[in-house]
Amino acid sequence: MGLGAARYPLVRAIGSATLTVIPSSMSSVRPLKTSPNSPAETGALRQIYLPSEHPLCLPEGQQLLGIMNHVGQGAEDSYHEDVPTAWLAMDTLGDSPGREVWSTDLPVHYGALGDIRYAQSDDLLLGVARYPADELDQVTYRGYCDLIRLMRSHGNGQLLRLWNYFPRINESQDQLERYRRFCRGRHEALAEMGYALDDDLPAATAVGSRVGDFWIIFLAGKGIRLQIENPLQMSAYRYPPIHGPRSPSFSRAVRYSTPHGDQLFISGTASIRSHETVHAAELMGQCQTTLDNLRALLRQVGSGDLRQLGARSSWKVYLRRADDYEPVRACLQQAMDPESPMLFVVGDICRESLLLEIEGFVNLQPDWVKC
Ligand code: 3EB
Repeated sequence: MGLGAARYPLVRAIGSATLTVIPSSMSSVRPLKTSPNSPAETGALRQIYLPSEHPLCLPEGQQLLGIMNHVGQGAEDSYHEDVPTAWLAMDTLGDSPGREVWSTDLPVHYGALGDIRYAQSDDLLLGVARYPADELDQVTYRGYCDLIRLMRSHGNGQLLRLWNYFPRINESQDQLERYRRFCRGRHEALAEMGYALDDDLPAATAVGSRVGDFWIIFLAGKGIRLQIENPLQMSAYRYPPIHGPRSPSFSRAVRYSTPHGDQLFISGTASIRSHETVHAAELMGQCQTTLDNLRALLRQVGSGDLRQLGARSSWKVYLRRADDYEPVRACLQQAMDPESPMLFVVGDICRESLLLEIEGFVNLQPDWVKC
């Protein structure tokens, strides 16, 4: 798949077709301030969906923070060794891009601690953690404790956005669904680390991959964090116990403001009203309800409607069944701006009755391109 110039006006190729690693000398040109008390220099945070083929193309002046590769049947490679990278066994659909890339325009330093690889600028921290996906509650507990400790020891502010991917999400293990085990581990880790589990939760996604490890990708930052909930949905952290012994610890969206941007991380959003699935197993009803949920969320921040956001918004769509791609694409095409980048992948949604889930990232300032 080619890179449309209209779609990615700032893209240039870095390196060649055999690109291996962006030299770290390019990426860390001066020491970083890591003391929690030193004032952070803030940079612009950018996200872009790119085709899976190499070379990796980035907007000019951008330093890589992390990569999520949706590789389907493909193998992991060793490109960009230093860069936190997730290899997710999730098939892309149609001619969808297969990789999500986060970057910033300040120098980035790369490191690893335990099972976590991270990239850090003065104000941002992106980490990718990888664990065996069997004992989900224990592994989730450990992962979340580790990543919060890493964030705190690096003085990198607050959790903004979490992605969680693991196989067999709807399968039961000792009579408890693996998604619910994950929720329990996450809840207990956050409680242990002093979270109120209320207005201090990151935006999140938790979706099932086909096979492989448990991947946690997290983004933290020192800017101003504002939690947004959806008036059409019960806050997930208040869900009643019929959905599992511990409620899901995430917010519907997080607004993140720095001198360089005002951005909205939208959590995985599905066909849920209050706390209940609506249009169970009915694709078009779920698609419309999900869109209405997204519109209600956008109204909370006073941004334009879905259709007016253009390239300032991007959307990642998870479908339980590959065969639903065409009708869902057609439905979203009606509702969204054709300029908004979209990434479609096959993934199991965390309730068996749900067929799709949509997450987003929105630049709320019209003049966001400031490279
Ligand atoms: C929902 O609204 C749908 O457990 O982190 C969406 C996004 C969902 C994130 C999570 C779950 C999560 O409850 C499921």
